[in-house]
Amino acid sequence: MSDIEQIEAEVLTAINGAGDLAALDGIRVAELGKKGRVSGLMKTLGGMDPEERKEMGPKLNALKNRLGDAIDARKTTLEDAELDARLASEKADLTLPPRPYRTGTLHPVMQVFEEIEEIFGAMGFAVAEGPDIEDDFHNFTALNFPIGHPAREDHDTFFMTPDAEGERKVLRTHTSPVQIRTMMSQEPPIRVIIPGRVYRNDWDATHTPMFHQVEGLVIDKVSHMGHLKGCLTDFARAFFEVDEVETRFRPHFFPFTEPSAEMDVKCDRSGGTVKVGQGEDWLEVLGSGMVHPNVLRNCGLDPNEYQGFAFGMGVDRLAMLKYGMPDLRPYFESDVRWLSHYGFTPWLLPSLSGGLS
Ligand code: 2U9
Repeated sequence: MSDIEQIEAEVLTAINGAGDLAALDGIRVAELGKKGRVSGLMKTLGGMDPEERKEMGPKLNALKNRLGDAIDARKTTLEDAELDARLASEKADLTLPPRPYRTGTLHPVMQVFEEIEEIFGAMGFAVAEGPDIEDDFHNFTALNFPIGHPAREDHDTFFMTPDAEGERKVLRTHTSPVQIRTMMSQEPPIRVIIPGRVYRNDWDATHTPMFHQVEGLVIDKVSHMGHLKGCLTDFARAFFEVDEVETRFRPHFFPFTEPSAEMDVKCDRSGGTVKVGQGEDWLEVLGSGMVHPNVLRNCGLDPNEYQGFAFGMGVDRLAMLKYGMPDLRPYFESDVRWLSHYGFTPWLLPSLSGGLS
């Protein structure tokens, strides 16, 4: 057997017997490294006569390549075996609870939804829900938007492609259709709040095409503007977690309420932040009003017998105000750094007795 054949046989045996990647690398260094046996043979080429070098040069190169290929093949085999062993030994039981127990956070919008539900829940309001895709009747007509009202043809409304009957559904522009559905399906007295997503075609630092509202509705035979003011002032005090808050009601216009009013709370804006319950400034918080007689009639209720009040608030904006977030766009970016800074622990449910936030 020639030197080349003998070295090849020995090295191949060693390669195939290497039990792990470290042993294989040792063989590579010892045989193919600078001081290795194959390199030693290569060095002898310089002392050979031209004829012999012409014959031995290609043979030694071929030997080097074959041994290199054998090392690569063994490396792949050993790596695969190592991975198989790790996969077999490292098991993750996905049914176990996560450790540590506080990994995710509750989005500030969800926190504010829960706070609002807690406050109105304690006043005896139930939560109602309805579809995001609405028809023209529930989103506009029943709410006393006249035909031709700008909101109906508004660029801000997302209209669906008309169906086979030519009906054009909309992504609800407010949660008010749920109050219509509630009045048409339940006997008064009614006391509900409706938390939900709403859609308008708008996009800047304070507007997003999908945002969140909570609206409320009280229908009975006696509730009047005084109840509206008391109920919403109590809400403001509880929501902003202050002992006293001064409110004012400015006349406004909505097609679905008459009279209508926007509610402001007294606040202090000095120092770059908004502090509710102090100072001499005013901050707009929500809209409200007595339900319009036409709306009651559209839902089959006699306005001479029934009356009540309604209100609506933008949850994203309330969350910005309460928790000092300057821009609305990160709400929807799912950046875990933002979420861990502004998010809330999901285990501590807001409660009026234990604290909202
Ligand atoms: C029915 C009758 C009355 C709901 C109301 C408002 C006033 C209001 C806005 C606040 C900020 C929407 O998110 S926002 O842009 N809403 O000001 N909403 S009264 O009134 C209703 C609703 C349904 C049947």
